Amino acid sequence: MQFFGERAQKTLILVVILVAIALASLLATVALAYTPGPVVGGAAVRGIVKFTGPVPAPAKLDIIKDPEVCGTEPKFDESLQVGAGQGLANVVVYIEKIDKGRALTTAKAELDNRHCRFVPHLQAFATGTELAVKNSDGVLHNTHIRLPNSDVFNYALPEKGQVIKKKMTRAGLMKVGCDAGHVWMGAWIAVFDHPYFAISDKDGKFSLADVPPGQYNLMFWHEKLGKGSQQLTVQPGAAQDLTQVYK
Ligand SMILES: [Cu+2]
Repeated sequence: MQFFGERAQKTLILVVILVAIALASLLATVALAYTPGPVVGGAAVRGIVKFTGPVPAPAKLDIIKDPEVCGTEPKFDESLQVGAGQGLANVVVYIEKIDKGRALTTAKAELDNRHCRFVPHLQAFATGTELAVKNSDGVLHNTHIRLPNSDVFNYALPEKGQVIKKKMTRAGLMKVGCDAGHVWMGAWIAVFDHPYFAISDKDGKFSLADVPPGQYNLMFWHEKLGKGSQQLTVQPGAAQDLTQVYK
């Protein structure tokens, strides 16, 4: 007995295959997602990032638009900041592909357009954080936040004191620019779907709390010097002190 014609049968088989593929990719996504829970034997991972190369004086930026507001003080390139003991500031430090550990903490974050700079120049936070993009200047800014292949935020802020809030749901390293002709304005935002990330401070120091025992890749990213990594083995309760060097 035949319920379907041959053509209908072929269509049915195709639909079943497509549904199976969709389910498989959905399950793969779920398996990769971060699962928060209690951490047994968690340890601190601390360290310092150093830059041992020559540190040039920061270049002065050309203020080619709105000089009456943006050019009232000199502005300098912020991409390489080296402090005491060759400590390299503004390095994003994070554990790669960690799938379980302590809960994410979300806070409120701010990105201010102030004196035609972005403040802060670099920040990192967890997914679910609400980012308030603010214009503290009496001049039009258009804040544009993007992932490598897509826009995250792209709004004009024409008024002084204006704030536009956006809940940040996607993880990734985002580049920030101003589309209102302020080509010198630039910043970075790193968003993570787990809590194991930090930004090195002015002297290159960083700290990750309560890392579950295990083997990981500890990753480093700097806007000018690029990526680095080191193997990380966390033993139960044993704090680590690491040094990462950029040359
Ligand atoms: Cu601007």
